[in-house]
Amino acid sequence: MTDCIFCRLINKEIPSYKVYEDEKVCAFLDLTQVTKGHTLIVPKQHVQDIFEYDETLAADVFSRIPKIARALEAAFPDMAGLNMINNNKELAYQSVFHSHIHLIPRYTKDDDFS
Ligand code: DGP
Repeated sequence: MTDCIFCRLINKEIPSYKVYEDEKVCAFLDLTQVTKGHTLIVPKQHVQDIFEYDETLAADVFSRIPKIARALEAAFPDMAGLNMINNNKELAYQSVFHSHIHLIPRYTKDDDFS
């Protein structure tokens, strides 16, 4: 899908800070960085939201989460927790319509970005 920002990002047409990549899945830092290390996991296949997943795609995407979570923990030793958020459709606050899962590291002092 050429007009999808995340497809363009996956295809390296626009820059991103990639955290993880394999044949099915890509993970990169979110532009907004709710907290330090805020990462998005996306399927390379363009699907709008969770309602378009089949079981194989769900397994592909969700099975990568623990590995990426541990990589974040290793990169940010002060990380003390993690929120996983997945917004589906506009009413539920989805703003980019290429499915993605937010991994938001939590710190003892969440407003400390130093
Ligand atoms: P959501 O509201 O759940 O659809 O989250 C979309 C997220 O995508 C939002 O936190 C900001 C992020 N985002 C939007 N455009 C870009 C971009 O061009 N690059 C990166 N890295 N993140 C983006």
